[in-house]
Amino acid sequence: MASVPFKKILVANRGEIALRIICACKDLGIPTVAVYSEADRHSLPVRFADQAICIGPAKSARSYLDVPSIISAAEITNVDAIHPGYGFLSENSSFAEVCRVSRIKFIGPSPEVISQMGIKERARAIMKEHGVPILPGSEGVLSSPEEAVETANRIGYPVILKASAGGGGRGMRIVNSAAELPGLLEQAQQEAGASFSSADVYLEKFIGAPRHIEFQVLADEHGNVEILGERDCSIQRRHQKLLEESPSPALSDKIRKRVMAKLKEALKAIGYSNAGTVEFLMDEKGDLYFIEVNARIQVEHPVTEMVTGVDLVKAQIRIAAGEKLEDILCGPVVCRGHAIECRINAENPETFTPSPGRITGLNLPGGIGIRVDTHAYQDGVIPPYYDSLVAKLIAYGADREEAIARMKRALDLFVVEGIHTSIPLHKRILNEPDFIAGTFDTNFIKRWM
Ligand code: MV4
Repeated sequence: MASVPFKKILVANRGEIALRIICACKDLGIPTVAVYSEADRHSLPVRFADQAICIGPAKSARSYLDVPSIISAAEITNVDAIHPGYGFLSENSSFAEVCRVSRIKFIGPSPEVISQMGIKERARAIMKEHGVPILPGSEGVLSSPEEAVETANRIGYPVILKASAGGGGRGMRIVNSAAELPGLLEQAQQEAGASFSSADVYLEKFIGAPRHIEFQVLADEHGNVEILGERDCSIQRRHQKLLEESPSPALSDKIRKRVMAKLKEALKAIGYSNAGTVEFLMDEKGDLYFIEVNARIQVEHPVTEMVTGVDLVKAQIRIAAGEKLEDILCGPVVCRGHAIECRINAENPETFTPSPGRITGLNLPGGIGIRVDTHAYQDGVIPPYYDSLVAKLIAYGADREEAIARMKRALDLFVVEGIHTSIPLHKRILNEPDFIAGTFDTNFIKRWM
């Protein structure tokens, strides 16, 4: 395959990930088109892309989520592919379908796979069918309160109700007894119907203090699948991840190997292609249970890039161009050393309320083992309309201890003036005994605040 797989790529996103995609395209020698809202006119993706087109006002619904505007921009600029990044249209199967019909390559899985993985209880059934461990729960969606009570009595309380079209924590209800189940089911179905495309709800055994472990996947369009190790994303608050690392300090080699082997077969059977993440919960015993598939590149992908040396965004582009995984990876995937990512958000570190505004002073850390993915610059503005991510600070070390030491050093040298950021919060997390020992779960922040 030629070294330039596409003639031009449109980046259908903003912020640090838009810049990250532009960088991958530059490394591949592919010209780029940035699309931007009126709020992002002076942003770095606009500056560093080869072309830039304004697609609408600040509000996402009228810009980064506006399919006709983005397709028009793609047609006007004559691109042959679109990279959706994360969030926005990245897991919208209709958008992927519109791209297909418009003969523009969507850099991601097929619309069919995106759609199937978006139905959580379907994904769960498919994984079970291929021997990937899942939690005890309902077989498919719940059709009545009686069926819900019957299932919950069988598996034992507490249980959790989840919206089939949900994900990321929305539309969930924890149920502690049969008495409260019918009422909470009604609530969950109501909320699911109002928030998502479907009111369908399913039920699972509830794990009270899990760790969040996710596997990074790359799959080509010829049926080959590789798993690039896992990330531990347990340090989060209200479903917003704060810090991620790879490898997980809690995952045993035995379970890692077993789950990776089953997962690989399941993803081949699904016909998965491009990059993806498969989320699991780890229980107190250290066992993993599948929860959902994220059919996109994720915010925290750099920690996997640091331990594997694989450029995941570049791999996504080459996969979309039809290249084979063996030509992209050149040899077996080896995970080496340890990487940690701190998400630097524009927010008050005590209250977590957003803190948009102008960056009046900025010093970005560097040096051995440090990577900063950011669209921030001196005098740049963090607008209030989008997520509050300002930068991702990634530290790599030969082992976890070295990665932590380098992260602390980099946080000390990281200066952002004019807005509040989560830098002080990260400094505190890195000094917590449970973090240092690696003995935390998803309740770490809640317990501590
Ligand atoms: C769970 C769970 C406990 N038991 N499922 C939240 C996000 C979504 N991806 C799945 N989530 C959860 N599912 C069962 N059966 C607890 C959570 C959960 C969670 C999971 C990962 C990271 C942070 C979390 C915070 C609260 C709840």
